[in-house]
Amino acid sequence: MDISRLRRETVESDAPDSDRRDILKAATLVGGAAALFGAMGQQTASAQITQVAAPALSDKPWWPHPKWGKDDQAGASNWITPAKVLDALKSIKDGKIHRVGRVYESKMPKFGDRTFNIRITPVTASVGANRLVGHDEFVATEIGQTGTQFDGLGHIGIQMGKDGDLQEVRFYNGVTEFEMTSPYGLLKLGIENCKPIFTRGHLFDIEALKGKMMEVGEEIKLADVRAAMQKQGMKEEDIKDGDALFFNTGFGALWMKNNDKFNSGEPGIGLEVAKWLIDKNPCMMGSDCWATEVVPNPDKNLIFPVHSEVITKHGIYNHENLDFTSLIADRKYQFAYIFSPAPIRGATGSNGGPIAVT
Ligand code: UVW
Repeated sequence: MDISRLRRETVESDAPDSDRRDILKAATLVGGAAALFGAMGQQTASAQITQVAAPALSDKPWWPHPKWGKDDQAGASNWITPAKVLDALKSIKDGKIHRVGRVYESKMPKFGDRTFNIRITPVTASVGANRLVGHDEFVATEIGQTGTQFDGLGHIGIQMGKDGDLQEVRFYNGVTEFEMTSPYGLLKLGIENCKPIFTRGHLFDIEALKGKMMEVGEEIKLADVRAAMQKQGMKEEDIKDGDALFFNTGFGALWMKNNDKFNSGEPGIGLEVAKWLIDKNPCMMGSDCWATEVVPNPDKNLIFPVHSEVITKHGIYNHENLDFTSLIADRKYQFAYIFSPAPIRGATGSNGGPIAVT
């Protein structure tokens, strides 16, 4: 199906039923998902959007948050306490800093129609006796949703009620689209509410387990995670509340080498591992792919269901497009993970330069 047609039809509510079924089917392809997601930003009152965003593991309301309370906007970053930081410090043995974020550049892979453009002001006349000159940059981008991106709690929600009812488009802690919506930044759940992350990180190298790069649509199963832990000499009981859990699929090797394939879908976790991960109470998850979850989902009726379960329902953050090359080269699978999101009021996520310290 022509993607531009899909985008137009997805936001229209008067498409015949047979067309709607076609649209839903096509939307399970990643291109369709991209178009559908773009459409979500353009118009929330869409019957099709409601159907594809239906809850996956449970349809029970997930608010108020049982631990952090009804007014909380920081989600799982609340796990980051002074005690947690001191515990994470114990993971630092040799003091080596590993950059695990990508370089931001205009030609990097991007989801759907997202953009990244940088322009530099040219040097003009100097100022002062010291003849100072300088540059500024202007960057046009979805700042929290391009390149290495840290998905915040205002990024993904679920249409719970009647189509178009903004009181029933629900995000983390039950916050509604009606409460959040503003053209100048989210009024609630903006990334400025996330506490800086300084925690223990655990990396599961599924690529090494399988002996090759994982492919589009290939799901990381719980058995894979457990086998990777065993291979890497890690113990499941060593994962503590508030830790950060990372998955290496090998797919990140396509970054800037084969962007078309990188964008065409991805390997990642599905609902099985998501449920396990949620039970571990992490502050965040992450991967070398652009969603961390398998795309397309093996259940063709679901689009980004792990995003809904992890971010929306549990307030767990998702760091995407990471690069674990340096950690893997050193065989370092447990480390201190440090990332302070750029506190842009009302942003859906953050760019930035995360580090792992071993
Ligand atoms: C979506 O926005 C659905 O994906 P991502 O968080 O991976 O950018």
